[in-house]
Amino acid sequence: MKIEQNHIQDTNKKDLTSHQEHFDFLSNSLTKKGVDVNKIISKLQDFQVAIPSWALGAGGTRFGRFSFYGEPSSLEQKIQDVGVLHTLTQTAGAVSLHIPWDIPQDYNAIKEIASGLDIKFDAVNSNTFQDQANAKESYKYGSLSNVSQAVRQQAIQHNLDVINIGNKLGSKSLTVWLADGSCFPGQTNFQTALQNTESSLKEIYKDLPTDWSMLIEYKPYEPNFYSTVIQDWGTSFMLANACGEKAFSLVDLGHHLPNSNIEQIVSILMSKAKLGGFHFNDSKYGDDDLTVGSIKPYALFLIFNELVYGMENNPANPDLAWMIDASHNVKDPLEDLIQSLEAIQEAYAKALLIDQNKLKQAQLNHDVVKCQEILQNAYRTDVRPLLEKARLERGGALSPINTYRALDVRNELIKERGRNTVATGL
Ligand SMILES: [Mn+2]
Repeated sequence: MKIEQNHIQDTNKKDLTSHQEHFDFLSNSLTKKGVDVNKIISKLQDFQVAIPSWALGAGGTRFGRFSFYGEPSSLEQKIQDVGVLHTLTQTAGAVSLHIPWDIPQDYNAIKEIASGLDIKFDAVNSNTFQDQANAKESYKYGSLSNVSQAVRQQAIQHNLDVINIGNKLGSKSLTVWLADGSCFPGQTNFQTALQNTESSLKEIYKDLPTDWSMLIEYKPYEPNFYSTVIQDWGTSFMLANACGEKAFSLVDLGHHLPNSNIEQIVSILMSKAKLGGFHFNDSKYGDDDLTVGSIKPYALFLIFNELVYGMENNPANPDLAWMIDASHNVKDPLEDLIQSLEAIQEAYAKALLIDQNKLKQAQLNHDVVKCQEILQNAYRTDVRPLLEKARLERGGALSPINTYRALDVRNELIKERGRNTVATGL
């Protein structure tokens, strides 16, 4: 399934006039306020978010999984699905693979499919949270933190294998997320678990290619429910510092306890040049993996405000690896990802509207009301015409969701792949 440009142009036609009216109105009012509209559009066009291979099929919960028909059952098909998203939205120009779920059979063929769709290989993700068939050692009681040297060695070697696979595809970073922890008080020794994790990460880091980075993700609980070895940004930051200058923290929105001030975490990590990766999703209670911006869009905007500030003011912080980390049980995964991409771009565009100089002045004057007005005026601006313009100029769809439905993409995929396919790893 490949979406042809002329089909997108055809479906765009009927909405072009109304888009132009909305865009002109917004563009005029922003220009009057001193906003460089073209600069914002070009920033939106440059902002590319990686799609993780596991978000392309129905994710399920620990209670059940409800398949979505026409799911991609091979790596080739997963990349084709990312191609559908990228063609429509022009903002999903990368894929993030999960090993061992996505080990390529034919590297050249995979690279060719991806480059034909203008898709890059972003961070590769290792998996030591489940046992693989024929594995000698089990991760039931932890992987990089395990008290057994043999288990730790197997987990280290797996991460090195993942780097090797990513290297052949052109990836430049490894994301390590550990499920390691404990379910009951007394089950593990906290200090030993952390020490083992640090030693194991250093072993992996030693063999990291020079132009690679290692992204260390954290999470407070789940699948372990009493303790997690890398539970918070402080632990991740400490481990990244222990490893060296190519190791960074990775913030996943869902990996925080309720009401955590994630924007402040982002800000501190960037000021220390240690924020390397960012995973988008949304949640009401925990790591709910819901559509980006579906529950707390204002929090997302505040986080983007700090990201934008950091990208402008912390040149030592590296370019971030952006990825959607979500998994869906009730929506068409592609439609859900389109909604997430739209929410990300919207929050980014609104954050770009914040007049940082005026905000700084208001802060210096302790004008608390003015500070809030500046943020909320940006937040309340309907920036969707800017997103449309950014897509339109790149050949994308004015409304990706409407075009996806008008072209009947899901039914085309079902015709191609059948109803009973299951995405590998899910
Ligand atoms: Mn994540």
